[in-house]
Amino acid sequence: MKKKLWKIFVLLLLLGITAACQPKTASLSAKAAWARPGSAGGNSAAYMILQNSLDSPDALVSASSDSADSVEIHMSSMDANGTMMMRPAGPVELPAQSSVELKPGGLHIMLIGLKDDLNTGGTITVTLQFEKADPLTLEIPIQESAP
Ligand SMILES: [Cu+2]
Repeated sequence: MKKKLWKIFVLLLLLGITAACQPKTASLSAKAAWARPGSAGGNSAAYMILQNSLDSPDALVSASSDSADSVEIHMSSMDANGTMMMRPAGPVELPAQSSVELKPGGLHIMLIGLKDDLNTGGTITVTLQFEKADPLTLEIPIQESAP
């Protein structure tokens, strides 16, 4: 009986150590990411919901991808004549304990000068750079519309 208790004690100790060594849950994350199909030499755009689960604000500063000549953060808006326009935006503020949606007609990650075709069903790798948090590399699925 005494031996069994000892075993349980060791097991609990090991579990405790394992739990303490687990990486912390990501402070910044992205969900529901998707990017539009595109052709080599053309452009595409990626969208997602960025979540900041921290108690302090951060900001999306820039993005990069090996699959495009350049990557910019853009904001789409309607001009006085009803024409859709877009302009560079950012840094994108990510307030504490909140999420920010990048979506068609609003904020998006502009993929300029695609190096290869982006076909539905494929993916594109994009890395997001934040003011404080570590960079976030996403494998973004190519699809016609939001997931
Ligand atoms: Cu754009």
